[in-house]
Amino acid sequence: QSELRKELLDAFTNAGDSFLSGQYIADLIGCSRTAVWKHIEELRREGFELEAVRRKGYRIIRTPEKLTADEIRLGLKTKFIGKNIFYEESVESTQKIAHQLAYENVPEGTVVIAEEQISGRGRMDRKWHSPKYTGIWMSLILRPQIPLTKAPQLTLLTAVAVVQAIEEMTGLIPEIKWPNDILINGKKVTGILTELHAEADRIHSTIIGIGMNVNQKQEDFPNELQTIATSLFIEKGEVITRANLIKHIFANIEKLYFLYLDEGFFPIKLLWESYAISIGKQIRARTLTTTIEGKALGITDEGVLQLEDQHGKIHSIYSADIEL
Ligand code: BT5
Repeated sequence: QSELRKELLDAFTNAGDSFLSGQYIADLIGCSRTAVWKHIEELRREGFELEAVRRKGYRIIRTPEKLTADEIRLGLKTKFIGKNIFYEESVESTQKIAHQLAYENVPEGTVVIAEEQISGRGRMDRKWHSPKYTGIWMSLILRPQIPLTKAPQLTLLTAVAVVQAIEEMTGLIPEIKWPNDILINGKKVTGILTELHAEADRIHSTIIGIGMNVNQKQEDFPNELQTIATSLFIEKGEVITRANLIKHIFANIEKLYFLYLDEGFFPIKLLWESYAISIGKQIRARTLTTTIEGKALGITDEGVLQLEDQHGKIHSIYSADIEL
């Protein structure tokens, strides 16, 4: 059943503004004209707006407001990212579900997306505020054949993909704060959380969590986030269609991921540096055990931050919170 729906939606996508005749659809998915009509009615019930014109057929004029896996699939041009979507109304955390799926060996590129997370999380078990219908809360499973030490590169790659997607959709130009914050006007609009399953020193799966504030209004944020968080709506003043944004993110991650597999981290690093705010500046890095102040020199080919303290000693920072 869902295969048929997918075929139908793909056909509408490929048709663009043109109409698809009932007979054409019937032949395509191998069913009767009556069954076609039933499928169309079902799409209507789910919020698709379809135009039907005698002797011409059908075309989709609007997709539903709620984020659905179908809406994301409609027009998605990637080869593998987002081809397999688990969409949930409400979950504890999409990371948790993705971890489970990764164990079950789902195909690479599988994504878990939820409208709401009850206990969304950041790094070190910090909370991630994920209210219903207003943001993008999703986890992507990738299986690159790279050693464990290179895993942080995927966080940086994802950050570049997200920044570019925001730029393409809104014209806003976000900045990246090492390693995983995306900021607009100094406030956090997106956080990325990369976790992994590994055997020996090889990666089995990486689970890349992306949390993006899209349509929240200022008053939607809890007190503790008021001064540090923002959304695309707040910055742009327009409601952004989440499904389109997700498609841009998928397409960009896939493009950069292929580039990464072909040419390594270097081209990604250059892109990342062009969006990074902390490089060349005096910063404070709080790691689990200490705080180091110094000048951020850049990142290594591994994605490790290099910090030069006042004595000229260079520290390699693998994981930390950065204060500017
Ligand atoms: C992150 O952690 O920035 C990673 C966030 C990853 C969230 C995604 S959503 C989909 C997937 N499923 C999950 O359960 N998680 C991932 P970190 O750098 O540790 O930042 C956490 C801090 O950001 C918190 O302590 C708050 O100060 C702040 N914060 C929490 N919610 C926020 C929000 N919606 N917008 C901006 N900042 C927020």
